[in-house]
Amino acid sequence: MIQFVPKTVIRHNFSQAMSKMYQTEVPLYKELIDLVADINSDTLEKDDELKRQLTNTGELERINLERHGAIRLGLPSELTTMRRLFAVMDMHPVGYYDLSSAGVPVHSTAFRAINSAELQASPFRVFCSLLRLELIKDDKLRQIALEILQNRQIFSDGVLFLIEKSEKEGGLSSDDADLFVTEAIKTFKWHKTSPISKAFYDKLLSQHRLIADVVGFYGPHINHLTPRTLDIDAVQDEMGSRGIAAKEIIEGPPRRKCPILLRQTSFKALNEAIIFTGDGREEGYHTARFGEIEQRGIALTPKGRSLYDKLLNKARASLKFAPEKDPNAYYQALTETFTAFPDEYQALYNDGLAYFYYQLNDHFSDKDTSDKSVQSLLDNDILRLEPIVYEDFLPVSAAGIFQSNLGEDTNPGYEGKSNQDSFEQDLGIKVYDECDLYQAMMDKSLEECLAKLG
Ligand code: OOG
Ligand code: NI
Repeated sequence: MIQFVPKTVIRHNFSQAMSKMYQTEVPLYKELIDLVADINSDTLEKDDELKRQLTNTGELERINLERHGAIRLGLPSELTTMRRLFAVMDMHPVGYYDLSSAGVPVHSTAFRAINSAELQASPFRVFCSLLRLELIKDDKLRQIALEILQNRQIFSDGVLFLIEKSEKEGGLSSDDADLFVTEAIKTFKWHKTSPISKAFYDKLLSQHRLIADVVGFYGPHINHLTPRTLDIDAVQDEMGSRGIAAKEIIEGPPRRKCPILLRQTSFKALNEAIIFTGDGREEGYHTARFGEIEQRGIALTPKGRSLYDKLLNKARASLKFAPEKDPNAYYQALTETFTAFPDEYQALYNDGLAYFYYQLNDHFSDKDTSDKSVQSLLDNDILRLEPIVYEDFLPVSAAGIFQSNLGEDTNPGYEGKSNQDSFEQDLGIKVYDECDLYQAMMDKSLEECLAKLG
């Protein structure tokens, strides 16, 4: 019988290969990684409580691994195959994000591992967007764009063969797994040449920079990778001191004692030389690739999430200017508004705002455990709570990341309806609901504790 390589191992190797490729392609990204690693070790040295928490949840070991990357696809058939490619590594589509209302003509999901053990072993995720061609108003342009996309093949024969083999046989042998990583990575590499003419590129650009980024290239180059930082404010400041052009504001919630959801920032996309080959050889430029960092906090329940959305909107609405115009005033408005969001883990738990793991304290066997109600086990210090980290994305933040890396040409928003059904049809399956997954993690942790208590 063939011995299959665990899918988690393939995912880990894939993320390492992707990181290596991107650091070579974008040397500034390597600088960012080094900066983040420095700040993470400083932060851990200063904060024992954080270190204890990360040890208990098993995250300490994976702290300096990249947490996500992002790609943009052009056709439904590309999305279907991409879903199958990620399934080889046990990465499944979680969540549906509609970015069209924020002026970005895509809808998206995130491919990631879906249970605690798998996330622990390799947390790598890919935010994957599909261009919504139907939002291009110009009929002729849309038709030509479609034909160009239909003429490209973003997957190598080798990877297509191995995807099928893994599906048929249930896994890949060690040699096949190595080959799979090599072949899969090819899809995400950068191309210095574009198959279209510069004039057509400019036409696409005038519709939306993102349309040019997808239709103008041979494949869905990885457009950023994102390590996890333990102190995003420190990295943002330090980028400034080191002369790295940072995005103006940190997206997401304000700095808090108990971090929630996700805060993100990035360095601005580079302007890179391209040779357009659609009409002879023409020199030009394209702006797409950047480096991002993220700081993650606890996952929120639907109740917590709706409070977050409400407060974020309130803070933004209270400003008479775009947040980017005066970051400090924006942070101050955020901080004030978010005083309405409890900032103690116990309160987040009591109010049902966030998801937690239940864990047994070390000394539990010395205690009276006859009353097995959760409340009494918590009160008696037999059970403790540890935050479940948010593993997903935020549409308002994602739109901010997109915009800041697509140049200044802001778009007021598309009227096209949000269309999860059509996205899922293109994907070939339904996306997982992230809240169901967090709830399952929480429930399972309790079951395991109760089983140990007998
Ligand atoms: C994806 C932007 C979204 C995030 O971290 O929110 C994203 C893109 O620019 O393609 O990666
Ligand atoms: Ni990102």
